[in-house]
Amino acid sequence: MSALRSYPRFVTIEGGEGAGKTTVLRALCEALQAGGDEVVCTREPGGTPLAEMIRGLLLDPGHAPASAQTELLLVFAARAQHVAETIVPALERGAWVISDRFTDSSYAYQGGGRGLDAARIAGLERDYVGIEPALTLLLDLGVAQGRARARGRDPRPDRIESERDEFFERVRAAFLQRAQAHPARFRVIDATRTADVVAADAVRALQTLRVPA
Ligand code: Z5A
Repeated sequence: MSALRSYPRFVTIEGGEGAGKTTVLRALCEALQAGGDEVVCTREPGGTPLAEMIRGLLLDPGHAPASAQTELLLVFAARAQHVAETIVPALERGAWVISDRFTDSSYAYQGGGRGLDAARIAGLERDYVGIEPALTLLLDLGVAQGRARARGRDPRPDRIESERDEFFERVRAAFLQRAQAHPARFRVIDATRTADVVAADAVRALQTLRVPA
């Protein structure tokens, strides 16, 4: 049995850069708000003032090179604050929390991408996070297509976006492995389709969640 507490109203969106996570986040939040529910729409790294400052350190191209270990500890420091200050209080008062990225991104980027041991990541998750989503939507898209979309939006790459394609291929493979290892929690969504079709699929997946009244 998982040592992590699963909250039925906690949903995460994962995928590589340019997969459309921000676009899907907006669609899910609007669908839930239209139903009159309280929804906290958030992102990682970030979601609190301190965690957003850590995000700045993590992504600033001026801080290259950062060791893989430093990167891992920074994302978990931001997450520990995000969970304590934003996510758990909202879930405990009955709100939905929809997060653009969460711990699966650490398994994909610091585990798959940087090659850090998954057991070490699992230890941090158990000791400093303690929770997991009921549903994770993985937006899956080829690396070249995702990078082209992200460049179209903002041509200046941050520190992680400056990595080579091979790094992002490993990230994609690690996400798909996570989905395979946790089939009850993950839905893999084909993100090569139009934004409207992808968003509609994501909203349908959300509607299949069994949430106590
Ligand atoms: N990171 C990490 O290493 N470890 C961790 O534990 C965590 C994070 C939590 C910041 O994440 C970085 O942090 C990230 C991983 C690392 N680095 N990288 N790479 P982020 O989520 O803020 O950054 P991102 O992955 O680069 O996200 P993004 O570029 O903002 O992509 P997105 O949110 O998935 O896509 P979008 O903004 O919704 O869409 C991008 C563009 O494509 C935009 O112009 C859209 O209009 C367009 N779009 C969206 N959907 C479609 C479809 N379906 N068709 C066509 N065009 C579309």
